[in-house]
Amino acid sequence: VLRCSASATNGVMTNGASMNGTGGTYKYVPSEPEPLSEEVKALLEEKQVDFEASGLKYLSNDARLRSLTAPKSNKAEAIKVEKGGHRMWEDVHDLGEKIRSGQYKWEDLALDDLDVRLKWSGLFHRKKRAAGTYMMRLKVPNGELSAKQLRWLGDAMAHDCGDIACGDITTRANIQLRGMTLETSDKIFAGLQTIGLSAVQTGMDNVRNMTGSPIAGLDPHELIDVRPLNYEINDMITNNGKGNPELANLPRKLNIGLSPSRDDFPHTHINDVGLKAVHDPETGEVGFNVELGGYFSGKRNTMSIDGDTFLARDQVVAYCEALLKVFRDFGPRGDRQKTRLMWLVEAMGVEAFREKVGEYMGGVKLRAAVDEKYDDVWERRDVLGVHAQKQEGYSWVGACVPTGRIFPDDLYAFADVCEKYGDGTVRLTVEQDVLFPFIPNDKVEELRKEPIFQKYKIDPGNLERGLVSCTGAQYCGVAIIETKNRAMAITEKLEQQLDIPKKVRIHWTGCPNSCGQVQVADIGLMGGPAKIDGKAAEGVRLFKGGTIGENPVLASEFEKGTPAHEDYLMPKLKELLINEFGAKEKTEA
Ligand code: SRM
Ligand code: SF4
Repeated sequence: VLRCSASATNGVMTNGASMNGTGGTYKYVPSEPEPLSEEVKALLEEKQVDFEASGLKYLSNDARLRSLTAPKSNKAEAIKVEKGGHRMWEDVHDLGEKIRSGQYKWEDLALDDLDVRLKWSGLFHRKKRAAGTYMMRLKVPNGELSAKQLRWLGDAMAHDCGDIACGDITTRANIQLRGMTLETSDKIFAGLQTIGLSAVQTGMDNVRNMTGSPIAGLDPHELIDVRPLNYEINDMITNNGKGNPELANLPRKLNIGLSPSRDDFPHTHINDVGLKAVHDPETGEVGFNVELGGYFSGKRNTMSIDGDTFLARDQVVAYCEALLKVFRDFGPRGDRQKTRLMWLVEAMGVEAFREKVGEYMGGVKLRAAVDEKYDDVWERRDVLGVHAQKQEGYSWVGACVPTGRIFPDDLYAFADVCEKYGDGTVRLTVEQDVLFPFIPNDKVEELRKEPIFQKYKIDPGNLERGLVSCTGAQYCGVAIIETKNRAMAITEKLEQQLDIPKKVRIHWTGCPNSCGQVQVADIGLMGGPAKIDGKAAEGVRLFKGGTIGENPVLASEFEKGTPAHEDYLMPKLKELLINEFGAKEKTEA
């Protein structure tokens, strides 16, 4: 039985009335866990598992069995069996206090808690690159933040993140803070709640940040403002940011994106669950067609397939909750490379999957997808620069944050600018940029003169405006190459040397996990092995041809083993830009 009520209004939000963080729309009533089957009881006993401490409580008996018998190679299941990641929500509260009072050092913590389970509380140990420090990943539904939240995050970064003291706008329009230690992480974890934000369920086998449209509520072309839905779904998944133990042991991560326009700003095709706004031909109301199973990983990269389901607006939150429970209870837990949602949908078949989710919604007969056809061609819009909003007299202004790397002073400046000129909020994009909504048209010229826009340009060059990069080797332990700094340096040089007639979207990613989404790019660079004079060197695998928006196509790999050193990469990228994107060498004046 589902307990979520879809209560928020479906209206266009007005200036100053936007919601940030967790709106607190969800009423959490714990479900009755399925009584243990004899088979599960026997296995618990044989393996000496403490059921109450484990992450098995809310799983179906079938899922418990799959978890208990997962192969040794799937270490995540063993770790969750021993102790559920959700237990860290309690532990994290007094961790800092115990370390501050000298009761123990961070190194004394059990390794699996330190390196794995803390990810349920948003804390990612940067063991390989900066041992003892953590990256904290938040949830920023629909990428919307208020000035108050920006300042709070700026302070946390400046005062509690040591020498590293920086952060990122991520490829899920989210924020990560870097450099904190466990000594102060409890204060940040608790403090986030006071400003309507949260870091729970942001890593490991949980749902990632809810993405939507960065211009939701402002856009003359959107069918629906998806922010209320994104907030409600986020509240349901995280129990209003406090943590939802029933959805904290999925077979794997899961991404959800809601697209309200033909632009498909959140790239629904690469989300496990993509909801695309369409008109219901029966009622004329706006609802959503469902796409399922898109994902990238080291072993498989696939676009989503048609989920052949149409949802009325008021079914969306309940559908997502039911789908997550179906994934939890029926999803594979064997080979970890085969546990994303696509594997379950393929095994069940689209129709049976739709029926099962309907059953979990309390016996709802879900409708098949509706056909929405357009005669014209729609090009995905670039949201950087100055654009008229649907509210007369106002524009949103988008500024480019190359590769998304941010520092405390940037957050303070964003807060000051959005308060001085706009509605006191900003929007983050999956391209790692920032937008300022509700700028009165007669203030745009004055806003342009603000110092922050010298650093983060409103009218960037044609490469800078399309640049996206994952974290890479500076902080990410699995990276094969350094990405962000290299991407910025090479982009600058290319723009100095070439005239590039149109925007080219170049994505960098440090390893095959593709957090930097090279498969959606015009040109993609993925960290890989290479050799220079017979010696191992940092290298890239090159991709091209990704298209986004309507009828997307994934980029394909066309070359491997190119050394990532500038001397090799610059000529290669110049050749590509000249031959395939109309770039020309700049002539000396
Ligand atoms: Fe990712 C793991 C960073 C978006 C696919 N990702 C990681 C870790 C946690 C690995 C680690 O422990 O170090 C990286 C943390 C590095 C760090 O210090 O920041 C990491 N992923 C990121 C971010 C920060 C990249 C960025 O610079 O923006 C993005 C955070 C998004 C967020 O706010 O939640 C990020 N990761 C993605 C995306 C893009 C997306 O969601 O559209 C993907 C591909 C799409 C997908 O998941 O299907 C992605 N990340 C992965 C994978 C491969 C998943 C798989 O099924 O195998 C891993 C590895 C894993 O989960 O085992 C991974
Ligand atoms: Fe790290 Fe690889 Fe993801 Fe880049 S793509 S952040 S290197 S896991």
